[in-house]
Amino acid sequence: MKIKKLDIFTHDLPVKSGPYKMASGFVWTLKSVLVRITSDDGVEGWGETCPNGPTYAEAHAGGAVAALIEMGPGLIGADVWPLSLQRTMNGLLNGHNYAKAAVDIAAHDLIGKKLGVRVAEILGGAATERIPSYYASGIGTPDEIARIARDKMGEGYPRLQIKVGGRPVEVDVEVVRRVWEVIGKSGMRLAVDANRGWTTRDALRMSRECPDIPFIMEQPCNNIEDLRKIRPQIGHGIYMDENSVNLNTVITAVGTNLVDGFGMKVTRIGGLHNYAIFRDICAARNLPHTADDAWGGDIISAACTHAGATVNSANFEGAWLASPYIEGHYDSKSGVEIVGGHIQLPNGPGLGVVPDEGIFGEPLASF
Ligand code: 0XW
Ligand code: MG
Repeated sequence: MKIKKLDIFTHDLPVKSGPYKMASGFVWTLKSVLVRITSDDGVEGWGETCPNGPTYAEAHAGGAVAALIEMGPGLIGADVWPLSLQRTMNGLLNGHNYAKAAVDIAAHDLIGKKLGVRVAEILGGAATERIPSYYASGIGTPDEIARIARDKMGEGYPRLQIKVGGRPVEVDVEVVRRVWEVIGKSGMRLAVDANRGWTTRDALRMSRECPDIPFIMEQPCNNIEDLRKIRPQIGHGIYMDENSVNLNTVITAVGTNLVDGFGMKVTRIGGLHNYAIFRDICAARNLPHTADDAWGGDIISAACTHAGATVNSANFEGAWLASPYIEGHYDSKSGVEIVGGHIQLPNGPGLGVVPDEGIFGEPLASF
């Protein structure tokens, strides 16, 4: 099966009650980049990549569009099967995993629609039909975040991620303490995510001031060297998120015992094919991880849900979706939703979602 046509679209996703606040910056509207591929036998598949603004990761929406346009002509006539497709894309452009991911997701959707199977089956088979999610707060005051913690615990979320960083670490310590007062006895798990925003000194201070609170520390500092420096002195589990930019970095982090787990984005690692490899590397070392993305609508939500469904439940930290922060759906009939802190695996073939006709307007580029 070959790619006959590739269309590239962009679509703005305003943040509901925005902005969304992280140590790396505030975002009001996210630009999502969508691709539609059509095979030589007329089947369509959809993919998406939506970097969380230009400062969260080494990715931005304009970069995704440019990378897709660069690869566009060479993708026409390419084999749609995921490994072949990765080979083709790597022969056309070095790096830019987050852009290649949109094409990879579209290929999985197309193959599923052609064969009448769900993407979770293509990725090896679903371990569950009801995928746990987690809620991620933005940066806020101790009162605000404690209130969010109470609400999300009440809604049934099994895990909470709170954002810290970009301000005096004393405030972050107070937020963590207040949140733990609320959720500590409930069994809800806690991740404290600084999104690269702490110095190594801040991370050590947080760990030393809260030895009694069993949170995991997600991407506390800016780079891998910082993580290596704090690793022997920190009493808390450390997860890597933004720094795990490709499978090579993941293998090094796992093989050198640098981290206890990962916050993993399907697009950052290069799409669903690479996510499945990442999942299996983590399983071999019994390392927990998430199935997230930086942001995005129903296409990304469905991709994360299918990927998350295939993770061994003992190692799974949940699939994060942007849907609670977005108005409406691309697919008005089968949009992906979080209910009671969990997500029902979409049932239709492929990703199980199909954007409403014309919702993204005219393509920005077509090949
Ligand atoms: C909470 N997320 C999954 C969504 C935002 O893009 C940030 C991200 C994270 O964990 O860093
Ligand atoms: Mg994170």
